[in-house]
Amino acid sequence: MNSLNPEQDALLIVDIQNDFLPGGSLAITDGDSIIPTINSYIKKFADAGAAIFASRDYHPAEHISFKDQGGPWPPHCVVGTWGVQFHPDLQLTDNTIYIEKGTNIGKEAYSAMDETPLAGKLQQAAIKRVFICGVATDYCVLASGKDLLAAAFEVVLLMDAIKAVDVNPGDGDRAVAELISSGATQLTINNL
Ligand code: VGL
Ligand code: ZN
Repeated sequence: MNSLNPEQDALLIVDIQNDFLPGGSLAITDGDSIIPTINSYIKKFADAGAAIFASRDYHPAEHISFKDQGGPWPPHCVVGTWGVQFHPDLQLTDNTIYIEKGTNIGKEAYSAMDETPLAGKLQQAAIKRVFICGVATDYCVLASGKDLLAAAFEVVLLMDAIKAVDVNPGDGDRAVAELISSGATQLTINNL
């Protein structure tokens, strides 16, 4: 059931950027520990000839989500900075399709589907099932998964390749539970 069908399966790698990982301004504890597993997923999808998408949080300076603008977060993933760049250990392949989100200075946007071309590109490629990994489980992974399910895509959560911010303890676990109850399924690398 979980064998890859390159005609209809895609990998979505969410926000593996310096600012969300140790050393960054909004670092997730041990966030970088999932990168080797993400690289294994990338290799499996690339070897199968399946599509690979990589989203990045891509904020203008003084974005509304930043504390100085009244938002909840320290400045992060500002265009043109080190923090917005993908982590150097992430082994993206040449045909990766990049999706930038959070580009609107006045609007918080956690979902990779929010004011981005992702849905259109998935439809164009006749993708039916999206396998999601990355950060943060309780923000962008959750919001993207919900939007994908709402748009009638199947969603597979790659449980060994996601990490939560956990501002409140348990946020990550609750996000996973919410996605599962909304119809997402779970998978780990040994089962693919
Ligand atoms: C995210 C916090 C702030 C995310 C983005 O991509 O999960 N989290 N901006
Ligand atoms: Zn952000």
